[in-house]
Amino acid sequence: MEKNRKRLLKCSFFNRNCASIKNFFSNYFYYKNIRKVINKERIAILLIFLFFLFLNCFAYREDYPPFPFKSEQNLKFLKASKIIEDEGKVMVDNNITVESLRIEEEGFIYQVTIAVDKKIIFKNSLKWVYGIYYADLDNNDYKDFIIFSSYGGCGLAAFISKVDILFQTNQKEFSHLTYDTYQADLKDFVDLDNDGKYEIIYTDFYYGRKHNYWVYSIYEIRNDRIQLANDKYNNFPKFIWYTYKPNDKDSKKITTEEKSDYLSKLNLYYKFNTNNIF
Ligand SMILES: [Ca+2]
Ligand SMILES: [Ca+2]
Repeated sequence: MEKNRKRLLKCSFFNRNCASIKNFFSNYFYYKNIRKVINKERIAILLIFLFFLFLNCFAYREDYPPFPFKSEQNLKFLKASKIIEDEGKVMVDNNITVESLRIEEEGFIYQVTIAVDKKIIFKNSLKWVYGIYYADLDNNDYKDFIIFSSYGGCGLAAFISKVDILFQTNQKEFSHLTYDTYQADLKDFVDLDNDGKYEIIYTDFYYGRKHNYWVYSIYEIRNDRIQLANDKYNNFPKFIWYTYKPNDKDSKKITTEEKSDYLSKLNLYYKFNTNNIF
């Protein structure tokens, strides 16, 4: 009896341990498989994320320039240095001061004020200012302010910029012009006809019926105002087909009808707000 009981106990002990070992391996492989699935999902999500990130990378405007690649060295772009790289206060001319304060946002200027005789004539409306320049745009011997700001956002919206130009119309007198565009920088100002006045390259993105395009138009500066002048410059407006690979060709894909429709609304889409400060 005693012998049988011991044998049963021994078997029971063995079975329990066998079952535990079996459960252990079963669980191990079960969780391992789950981890495999989770890892696969993670990898899939990561790949999808990278795919869209990759696509966005190709949306950069420099991959779809208004002029053929490597031809820009022959053009006369506006040359100017940033007045303030980060934060500080400088006097750019007699009693014309620029002050910038960076608060919280790393790498961006938070608040910019421009004052004439201590009277503030400009405050930025967007908090991410990424460039303040002072240069004579219209060749009237008075320097003008150019301020670039970003709206932030995702996808293509992340590239939308706000441009503020303060035209100095007389000594210490300015008028203010503002407009939205994409990835604004100094390369938007180029003297195409060599008259000493800089033309403005206006960048837009057009969602067409079949394809999408980066669109470039030329505006001329006339007496502290700007005027659409595509007719005066060859090949403008330019519609550069957004093909997910670098492209500098004026597209033939867009129909004449689509182009006309876009151009008829151009001045409606883009309201250049000009108002005299004084
Ligand atoms: Ca000027
Ligand atoms: Ca010019």
